[in-house]
Amino acid sequence: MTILDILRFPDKRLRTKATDITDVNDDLRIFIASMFETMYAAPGIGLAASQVNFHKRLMVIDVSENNDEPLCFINPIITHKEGVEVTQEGCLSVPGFYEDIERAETITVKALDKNGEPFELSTGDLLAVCIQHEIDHLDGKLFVDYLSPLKRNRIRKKLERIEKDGPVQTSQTGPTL
Ligand code: QAP
Ligand code: CO
Repeated sequence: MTILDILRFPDKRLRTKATDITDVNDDLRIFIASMFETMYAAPGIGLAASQVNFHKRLMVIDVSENNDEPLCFINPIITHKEGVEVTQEGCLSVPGFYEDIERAETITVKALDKNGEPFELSTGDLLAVCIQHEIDHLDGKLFVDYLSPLKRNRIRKKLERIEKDGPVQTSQTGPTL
């Protein structure tokens, strides 16, 4: 199988609006398996196809402790939202940053599974947050878009620096204390 490259904020490709999947076939199922492999390896609890530069409406989630409850959503639609809840969110495309984000507390989502069969799921807690976060990706939206421009720009500049200089900056210029 294949570990896919994950795009990082502020990569413009993350802003692409994904289009509906019209055919759920074996090629797609191979890609879905690679998305799960990429998410589990990261490790993460959710990955949208947009994050691996595939701009179709597909996302994978597993919020279980033991990585044994894989969920695949194709062409997901939220049909009901209720309540408001704040959760600390992160994102594989915004590594190292975590912020409190307001979302609906419980949702109902309709989607196709990996066999192209329609299903409906009503849920709350982390799964509901994760579904909303991943659907945002399919619409070209990131959790940092909910932050103030000041916070978002700070995160952007830090990630741009890491992209340019590499992830570690351990050299000391002054005296070691
Ligand atoms: C979305 O995010 C999510 O910064 C999934 O260094 C997250 O799997 C929804 C990750 C939290 C709701 C709550 C992030 C891994 C994983 C990082 C993820 C990192 C390594 C994020
Ligand atoms: Co994300």
